[in-house]
Amino acid sequence: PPARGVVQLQDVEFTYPGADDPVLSDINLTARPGGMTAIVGSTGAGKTTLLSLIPRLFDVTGGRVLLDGLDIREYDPAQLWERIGLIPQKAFLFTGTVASNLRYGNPDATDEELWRALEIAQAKDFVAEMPEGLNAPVAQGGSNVSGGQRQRLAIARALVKQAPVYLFDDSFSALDVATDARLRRALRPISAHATVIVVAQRVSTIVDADQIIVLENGRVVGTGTHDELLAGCATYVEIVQS
Ligand code: DGT
Ligand code: MG
Repeated sequence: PPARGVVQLQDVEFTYPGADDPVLSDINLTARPGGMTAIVGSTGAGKTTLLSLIPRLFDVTGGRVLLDGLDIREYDPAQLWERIGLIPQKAFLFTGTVASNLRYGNPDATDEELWRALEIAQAKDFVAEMPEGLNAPVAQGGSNVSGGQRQRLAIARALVKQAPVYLFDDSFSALDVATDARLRRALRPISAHATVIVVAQRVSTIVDADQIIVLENGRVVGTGTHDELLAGCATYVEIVQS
């Protein structure tokens, strides 16, 4: 059957190797294609850790993670990775060119597909302005591009994969408000058919979400829409008012 992108966490617990206490406990959530799930919570709440369990950067120490109904440990790791576009909190670039960075994960992508991904990621203009365009060199670690540009190239790279699942770890808060808004608008056609999970800080990102998960000390303390959580989750109220 074709990949649809339904992500489920069932009674997930996670303890980092060598650590004494779990950083995530009793996590239950379902994220479906055609919808955006936002994960919010204060620093250290476990947001990045939660996302890292979905492509199996770490294995759960309790419970399970399912993709399209199948435990992710049943997938071939490369096959699982193919289905998940992860945009890490600290975007990284490989030494090479813009194009080689974008094709990482989908070597067969055409130039046209690269430009399309750059356009959605709000990175088309600055790449087009480089004399070498797609063949512009990327120095060690992307030191010749700004932090915001690096972030947008990392988003474009994930989009080139055309994955059924996208995980954005705090990808928008480093961008200025106007770019953030344009990017989220451009992403709408993608979230119309893919499963999108975003770790977010700005209220403007969160209010759009179909479902918001509030994490506190590694536990879910609220699930719902913005309005539902405003009415019923003290932690959420604190987060959006800070
Ligand atoms: P942020 O990005 O500052 O808003 O925080 P979160 O919500 O992304 O938190 P996260 O998942 O990075 O960290 C959750 C807890 O796990 C926190 O107490 C730090 C700890 N932790 C994170 N990464 C590691 C790791 O690689 N090893 C160990 N032992 N602990 C870690
Ligand atoms: Mg984090």
